[in-house]
Amino acid sequence: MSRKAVVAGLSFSAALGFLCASGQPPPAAGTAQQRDARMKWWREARFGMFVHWGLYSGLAGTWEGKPAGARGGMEWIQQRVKADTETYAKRAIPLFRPAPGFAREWARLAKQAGCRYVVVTSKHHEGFALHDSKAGDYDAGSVLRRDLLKEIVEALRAEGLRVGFYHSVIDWHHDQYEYARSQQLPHPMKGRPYPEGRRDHAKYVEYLHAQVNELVSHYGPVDILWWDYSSQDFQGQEAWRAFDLMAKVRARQPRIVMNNRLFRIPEAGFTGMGTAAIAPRLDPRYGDFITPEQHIPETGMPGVDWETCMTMNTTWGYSEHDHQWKSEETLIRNLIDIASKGGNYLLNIGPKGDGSVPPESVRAMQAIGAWMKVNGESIYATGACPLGKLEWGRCTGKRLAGGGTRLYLHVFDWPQDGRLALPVAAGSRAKARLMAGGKPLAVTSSGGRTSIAVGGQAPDRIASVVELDLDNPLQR
Ligand code: H79
Repeated sequence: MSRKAVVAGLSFSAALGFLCASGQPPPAAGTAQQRDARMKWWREARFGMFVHWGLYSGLAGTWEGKPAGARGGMEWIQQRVKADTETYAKRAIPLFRPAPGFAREWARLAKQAGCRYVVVTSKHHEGFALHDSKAGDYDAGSVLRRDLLKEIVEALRAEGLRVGFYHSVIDWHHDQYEYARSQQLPHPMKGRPYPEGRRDHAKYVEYLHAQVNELVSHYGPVDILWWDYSSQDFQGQEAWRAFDLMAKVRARQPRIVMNNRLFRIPEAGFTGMGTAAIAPRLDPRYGDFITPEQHIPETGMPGVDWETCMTMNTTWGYSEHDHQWKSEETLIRNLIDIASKGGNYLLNIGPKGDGSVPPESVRAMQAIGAWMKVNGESIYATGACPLGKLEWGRCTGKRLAGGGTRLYLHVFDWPQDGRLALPVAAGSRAKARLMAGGKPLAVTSSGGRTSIAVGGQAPDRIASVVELDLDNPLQR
């Protein structure tokens, strides 16, 4: 099915109209054409860089001289050690020392890697905002007299990258955030009474809206808002006035795309708690795309826009104790695997407290960039593989102007006999060539199968790409 047909199908079911649990109508997501228009660049981009950076980065996974853990999310360190926000801020702020020009390093790295967009944490669960906020005093402007977000946005734009903000609606700092309203959402003080006696969550929500309004008003065009996150027992309109929030963001930034994490209901693609509890369905009024975390859906999500976000080791925020780095082979093959299933890859870096990027991440990004420089055309603006499972690797596809199909065959395991087998009839006019260098390859086709003479030596030990042009429209 073509993506257009799928999108049209979605908007048809949306047009039937229903009220959500709170009795409030969800906000309009625009027409299918408007969604296609705003999603176009995102669907073609395929590869983005995630950046987790905040006060936790300076702590580096260490609390009172001891590791808070050898693996896992150290952006959660405040929760790990159950610190109240005053104690946490007192320890962490002196260690968060952004060097001048740090953002240019990030932007160059992303560009060099072949990323088309960067999503940066404007605020994580700890509550510290990287911009200069007038809505509160726990932000870079108030504490460091710097607008770190402005520095970041300017550096990214200078490299021609699209810009996204990750914004946590969970907040472990704000004194009106009613953490007792949810059994499922984390909070360092969970189970303890509010120090102030009582809280008024509506005041927190006002603060949340005010900060988001700053984010979409003072930094030029914002391409993505990446919300994080909701639980089944606390979500949507009730928890965050989510519909109003989305509508306000869209009013300021009509072309922005947003994920679905202000919600945790089946209409928004959630089947339960846990980061894997997602279903391949999404009413566009709850968001533009679904975000599997730390995993790649087995068969993709046909008909839904999705993006897998992943760490390079096991933590999002920097930890000096986490050395479990994924290999370059894994990272590059993940990118290919995701593209072959029609998704985007949002690959994380966790800079240190001074903004510098761990050398392991720099090397990995450079390796991906070297591969993308040769093979990027097989990733950008391609669609899911129209063939079934392939024993030697993956494939992506693209429609050709004359009605034919171009397949990009990503060979992970080079055939020992020098013949690449395909479970499809290629037709007599099929043409194949190696992507690196363009060497033409002989194609023979018979009985619904095709064989390409690729030779004995893999051009790339991680993934070699063979282009195959067919004159029929094979693409899914
Ligand atoms: O920002 C990153 C995570 O901090 C955030 N989403 C990504 C993009 C996230 N918050 N909550 N969750 C994800 C779901 C809970 C994940 C957990 Fe864990 C896994 C909680 C405990 C194990 C990883 C390790 C996060 C904290 C420790």
